Amino acid sequence: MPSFQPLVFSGVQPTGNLHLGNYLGAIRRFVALQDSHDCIYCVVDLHSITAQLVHDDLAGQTRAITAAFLAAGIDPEKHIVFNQSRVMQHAELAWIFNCVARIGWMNRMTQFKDKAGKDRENASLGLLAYPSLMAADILVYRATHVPVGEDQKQHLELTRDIATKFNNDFSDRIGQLGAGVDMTVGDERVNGFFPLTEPLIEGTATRVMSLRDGMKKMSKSDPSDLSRINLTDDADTIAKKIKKAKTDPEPLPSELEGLEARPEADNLVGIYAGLSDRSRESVIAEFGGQQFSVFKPALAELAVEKLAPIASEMRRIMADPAYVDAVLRNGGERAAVRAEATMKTVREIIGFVGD
Ligand code: AQP
Repeated sequence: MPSFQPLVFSGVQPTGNLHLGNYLGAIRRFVALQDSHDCIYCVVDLHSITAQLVHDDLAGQTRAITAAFLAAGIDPEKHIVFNQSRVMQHAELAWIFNCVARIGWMNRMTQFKDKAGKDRENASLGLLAYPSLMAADILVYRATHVPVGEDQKQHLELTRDIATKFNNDFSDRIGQLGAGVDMTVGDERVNGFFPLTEPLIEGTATRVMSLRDGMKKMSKSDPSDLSRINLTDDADTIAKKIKKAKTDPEPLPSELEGLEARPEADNLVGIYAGLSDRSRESVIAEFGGQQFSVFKPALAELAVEKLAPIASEMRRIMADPAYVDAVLRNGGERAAVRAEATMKTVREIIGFVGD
């Protein structure tokens, strides 16, 4: 029975320096999935104007994220790398999804609550509608899998809700046009135009926390640069940030349970596990009983070993902006062909008159 072709899609906003959380939670997974899947990776520049409209150097940031994708090992020829704004079908489908999604769904999104803060009335309409655009990014390719960090789980659930409502509300027209595809949802077989996309939230570092506060996620927009390790930080800066990372006076425990009430220690162990591709258990087995004065230098050495080659490759790629632009242009052209194929059917399903 035909089903959706497996396809991976994910995006990163050009809102600032990429950090270790973006790398371990997302980009490293993007690289790994290339061997087994057809992949589309996008610099989501339309998203970057939702929280802050004017950016000093949006073009430069877009090129830097692209360079990070390439430096980490994404192959733009076998797969697709592009920036969102050049494929206008994303915005077109997002509008349609604004009419599918309910305001109550958007109001429940924790990212909106966090980013809008207390002054919600003053947040942009785009910030509220962000998840519709994210659903459109994914579903305009009818992507089946999305590698993301833990923080995006709720948006992925909303993407499934939007796909389900569209499939149900237009089920007659989808049937008449023969545009539906069978899929398994739980124990049921259902038919629909859009897949119910699966999040891929995997690995030991799906939520890397701030180095200054183990209860807050590491984030590009944290005002303190000491809170994060940027992919472009040099060895001395990485070592300094890890040395200054908040911890407690106790040595590392010998059992994982001992990390439960120690968010900062837990975070550093998770980062070590993520960077070394080991389990937390094995890190604790090696460092249990040791002081941070021993663990932190080991972590700094590991972080430098893993990140320095990416930073130097990023610098090499960024020195040739014409090459980066050519990658984005070529990726955009290939993405647009696929996106337009989806939109042609979406327009027919809805009943818009076109050619
Ligand atoms: N701390 C994190 N740990 C693990 N994964 C993370 N991601 C982000 N922060 C962490 C994942 O990185 C991908 C790209 O994220 P994004 O830049 O598109 O959006 P974001 O989640 O809003 O990232 P930031 O760094 O927190 O940016 P700002 O400060 O601008 O909001 C996503 O897959 C995300 O899950």
